[in-house]
Amino acid sequence: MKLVLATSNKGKVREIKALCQEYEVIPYTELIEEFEIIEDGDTFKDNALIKAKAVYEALDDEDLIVMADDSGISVDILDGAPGIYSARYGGAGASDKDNLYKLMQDIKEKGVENSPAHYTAAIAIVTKDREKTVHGWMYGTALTQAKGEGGFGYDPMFIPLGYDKTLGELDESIKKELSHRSKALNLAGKILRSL
Ligand code: ITT
Repeated sequence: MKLVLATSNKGKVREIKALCQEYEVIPYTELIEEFEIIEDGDTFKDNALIKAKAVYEALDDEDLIVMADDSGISVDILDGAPGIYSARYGGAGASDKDNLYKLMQDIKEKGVENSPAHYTAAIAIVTKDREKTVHGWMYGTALTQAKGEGGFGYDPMFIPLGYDKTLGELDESIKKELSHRSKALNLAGKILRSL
C-alpha cells in the first residue's frame, strides 16, 4: 500500500518510514512540488487534517492515501507553550535549533532548571471517502540544557519519563518504542489495515 506523507519535516519522514515498514511511504514532495500549507487550526488534530486534506487535493489522485502528522511539545511551567506553535516558537523562519534554544531560555527565565512536559502527535489519514485522526503522547521532563545529537527538534532537551538521559542521547530504538508518534502510528496502523 502506498502512503503519501503530507510533511516536509525530514525528522518525521525518517521516523514514520522506520515505524511503517509494511507500507511504501513517500513524502509528497517526491510527487509534486512543495507548497505552503497554512496551519491555522486551534488544535493538533485540526492542523493534521488541514495538512492531509491540502496534500490529498493537490495530488488529485483518488486512489492515494495521505497521512499527516501535527506535533509539538507542551511545557507545564509555560502553561503548555509552545504546543501547536512548536514549529514557529522562535519566530517565522526559525530553525529547529532556534526553537530549541528559545524554549530552554524561556524555562530558565521562570527560575527553574527543568519542568514537566509532554509531546503530542496527531496523525490524520485522508482517503477518497474517509478522514480519520488519532493521537499519541509522551510524558517527561524538559531541561534548560541541550544534550546529545540524536532525534530532531526539541529531543536534546527532553528526558522521557523513566529515563535519565535526553532523547538526544538515548538510542533511537527507545524513542521508537516510547514516542508520541509511535503511539499515534500504532493506532493509525489499525485504521490503515481496515481500509
Ligand atoms: P510539517 O508541518 O511539514 O509536517 P513541521 O516541522 O512544521 O513539519 P509541525 O507543524 O507538526 O511540523 O511542528 C512540529 C514541531 O514540533 C517542530 O518544531 C518539531 O521539531 C517539533 N517536534 C515534533 N515532534 C517532535 C519530536 O518527535 N521530537 C522533537 N521535536 C518534535
